[in-house]
Amino acid sequence: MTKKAAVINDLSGFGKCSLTAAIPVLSVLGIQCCPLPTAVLTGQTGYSYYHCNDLTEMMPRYTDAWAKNEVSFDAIYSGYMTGPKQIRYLLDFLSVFQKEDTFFLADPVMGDEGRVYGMYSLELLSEMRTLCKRANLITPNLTEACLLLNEDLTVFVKLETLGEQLSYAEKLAYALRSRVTEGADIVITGIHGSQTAEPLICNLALTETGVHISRTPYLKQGYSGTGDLFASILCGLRLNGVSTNESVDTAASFLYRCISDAVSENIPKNDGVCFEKHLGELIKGGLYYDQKH
Ligand code: PXL
Repeated sequence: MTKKAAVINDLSGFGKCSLTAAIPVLSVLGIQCCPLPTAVLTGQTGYSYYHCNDLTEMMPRYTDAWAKNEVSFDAIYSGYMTGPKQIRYLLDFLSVFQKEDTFFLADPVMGDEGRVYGMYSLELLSEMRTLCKRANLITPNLTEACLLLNEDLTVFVKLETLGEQLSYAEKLAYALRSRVTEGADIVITGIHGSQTAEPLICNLALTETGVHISRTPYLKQGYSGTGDLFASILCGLRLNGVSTNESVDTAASFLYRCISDAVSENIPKNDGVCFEKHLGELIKGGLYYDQKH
């Protein structure tokens, strides 16, 4: 039977992020994506002009209707939340739909490259920590990892080499695993030294087998939605029985191809990467679709 994932994230008309990343990725991996939109935006918040229609008060109605219809989910995957109240509603949602064998991926979206997003507040951070305690996998970038651990955001951006940032990320991953989660898998995304001679971008996974690092060429461009594509691939592949480490490698190499195209096509960073024509590469001849793992 087709597996189902409830995806709690926003719907942005432009930016190829959040639900517009999650729906195609999960679908190509053979998983039904059931969207619970946290907000509808004309475009992601990096654009100079956007309007946002907040759907906070719709959230308990989703929980209510889906519970009454007795639906269930193989996975729950959360991303961009407009404020702390949304996370409290999400915790209510989890108390109904998160069962023993439900895979819960929390992407603690709060900022990037040492800066916080506009919706960030200390109250949101505190609720995000509560959410991470319920997760099987969390996918913070370095900024979000630091926020979750109360680390100074100005420290990692000054670490010049990739090696220094990787050692720092490893330390953060162990701290996240024991202090912020209840032993969840941790994947710290988008690690690159600030002045590195080695143009590589890494993702560091900490699982029960230890530390695993993916390394792909760094094209020195950050694009909207790459973290969401990454987490969506992890969610889909993990549901299809692929290990966290292998999922990280697949996601990293997929993103490298999408980012390369965006760079050669001179796509503005707010518009996101060219992922559409690469989607088919995620299913490698039906291997994941057939859920053979
Ligand atoms: O990709 C993270 C994200 C998701 N949703 C919205 C955003 C952002 C990042 O800026 O603005 C609306």
